[in-house]
Amino acid sequence: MKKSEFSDPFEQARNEQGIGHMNDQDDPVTMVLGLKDVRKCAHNWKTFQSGAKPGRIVVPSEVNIRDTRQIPFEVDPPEHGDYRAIVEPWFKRPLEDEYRAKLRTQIESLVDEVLTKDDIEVVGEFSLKLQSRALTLLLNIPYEESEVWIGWGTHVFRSEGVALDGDKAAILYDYIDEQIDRAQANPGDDLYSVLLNSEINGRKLSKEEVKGVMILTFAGGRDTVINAVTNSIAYFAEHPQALSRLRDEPEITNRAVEELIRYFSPLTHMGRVATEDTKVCPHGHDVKADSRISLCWASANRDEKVFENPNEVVLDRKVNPHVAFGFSHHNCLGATHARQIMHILLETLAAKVGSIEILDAKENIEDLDQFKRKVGFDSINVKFNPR
Ligand code: HEM
Ligand code: EMZ
Repeated sequence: MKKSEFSDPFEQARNEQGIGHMNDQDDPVTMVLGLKDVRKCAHNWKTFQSGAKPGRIVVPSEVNIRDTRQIPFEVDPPEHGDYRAIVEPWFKRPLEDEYRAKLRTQIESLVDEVLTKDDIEVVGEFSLKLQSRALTLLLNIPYEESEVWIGWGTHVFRSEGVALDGDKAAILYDYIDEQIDRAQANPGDDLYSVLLNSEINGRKLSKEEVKGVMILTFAGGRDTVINAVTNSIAYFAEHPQALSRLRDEPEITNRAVEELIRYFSPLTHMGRVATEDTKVCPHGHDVKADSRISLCWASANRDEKVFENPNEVVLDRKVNPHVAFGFSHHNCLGATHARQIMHILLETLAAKVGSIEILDAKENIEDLDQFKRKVGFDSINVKFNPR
């Protein structure tokens, strides 16, 4: 398979202007492209807000398909910190031995299964299954529930050919409402029950707030993980020596995980809304009050001022200050879970898989007006060969 033509579409604009432009549903976005500027804007929550209208910081904007505020993602400091304190310990559970052992069992059995097949479509038959099954551990609910989520496909708000699908979103909202009612009637030790029992400023979280956390957990952790896993499988298919290197030098696995996440940057960008007339970048581009910017993690992660050979996967890259999981207070809550998935996946592939042949692939190209970017695959058929 030839190297994607859409690997770093931001290079020229990043170096010449530091910004790009995108017109999303008549609500234009100034895309901030350099790593230093992305960090600066991500940190500056007073000027660049997350909590404007629910759905507006997502690009494409979800204001037409969503009223529920996602928590803590669409809340700004200081309230953001109060919500974050509630959920943070729960999202660190993937560091526990028991959690990791269960995740390893899931991943090993999936890899064993695909090794017996002549042809596997990785997105639907591998990555989506892996993501949904692993999510049962994060939510602490029975494994069987993953079958329901696998049935939803790779994105909860998008379907084939439709960037924003309100009918599809409704399936998720109804499902979460039902689950919240179930947990309220019959509390257990799952995430819904824990949230319903949590307090903020001396009062219990409302059902709407619990729903906001759960929508984010389902939406934010879905196509991101699927793209990280699928892109990594494609990478190992094309670089079999990388698998043998991981086998010989297991001590580089953590670095390899960070590098693959940097290189593939599964979440391209995320928006903010300006609270005042301001400027972004050293060139001082004007941004008007109430207009949107986006923090382009994918471009920042290829910034040649920061990363040597930014367009190469350097499996043991030593200095790797990437922002694929965001930066500052909104940094990814699911990163611990995602990193464990990737770590165990790499170990399992290195141990069990000799080579991966790509039979057929269709890239998933995001259309960002000025830029077209490969974010993953719509489909990719492969044959896994055992060692
Ligand atoms: C936030 C990327 C997996 C839940 C973020 C942000 C990024 C990101 C860039 C920052 C957004 C911003 O500043 O506006 C990724 C990537 C993932 C991944 C690349 C996989 C490789 C997950 C998973 C979950 C998750 C598995 C949960 C199931 C969240 C949440 C936030 C977040 C809740 C918001 C945190 C806050 O606002 O304080 N993610 N994510 N993510 N992510 Fe992830
Ligand atoms: C939002 C977002 C979260 C958004 C951290 O990113 O992920 C997107 O896939 C969803 O569409 O609603 O949850």
